[in-house]
Amino acid sequence: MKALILVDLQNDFCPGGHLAVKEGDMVIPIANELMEQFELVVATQDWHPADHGSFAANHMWRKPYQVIDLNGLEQVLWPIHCVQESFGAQFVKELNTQKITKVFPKGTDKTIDSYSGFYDNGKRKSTGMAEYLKEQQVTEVFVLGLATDFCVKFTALHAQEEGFDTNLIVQACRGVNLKENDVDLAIEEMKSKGVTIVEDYTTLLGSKEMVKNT
Ligand code: VGL
Ligand code: ZN
Repeated sequence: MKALILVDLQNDFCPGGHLAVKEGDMVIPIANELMEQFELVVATQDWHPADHGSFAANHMWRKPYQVIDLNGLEQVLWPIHCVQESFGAQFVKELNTQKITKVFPKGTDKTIDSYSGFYDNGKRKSTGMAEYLKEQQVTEVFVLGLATDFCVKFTALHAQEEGFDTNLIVQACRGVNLKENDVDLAIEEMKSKGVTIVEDYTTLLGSKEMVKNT
């Protein structure tokens, strides 16, 4: 069984949001189109309490994009984003959420950030996504969403580590690019660790049998 993993398709990561990713909204139509090809679609949702330790505003004298030590881990500080129940944390309204069978919230513990949909950044706790996918007999996953160089990257790498054959649908991802090359470097890193980069998502369309069967 194959699954589609939608990473953080939330208002705050789209133009106008608090942590807007350039062209973030452009991935939504592709996500909607691809969902029709999959029996199993899961989504991650960045879901922070207002006092989350990744927000620069919660640290004296700190500004967004500075790097600090947060309980022993290197942490990029972010603008306040994806606060639980806020508009910014909601899925983009154009996203067809009906096909999503399960949503995995992450970043709910204020003491640690969680880029991956599988584990927090210290691999201290699981979100339950790996267990869920394995229960559903999933052996291969297709990952898309925001942001390529953070949550998408770590989700894809953990998927691969968990033993799923992992594909990145690169046209349906956009990144932060704190440094100019970060997105390209992230894609290279995923590739070098065994993730298959799908360059043309249309090769996955109209092939229901191929995608549905194991
Ligand atoms: C993300 C930074 C902070 C992401 C989430 O979805 O890539 N990036 N929180
Ligand atoms: Zn976040």
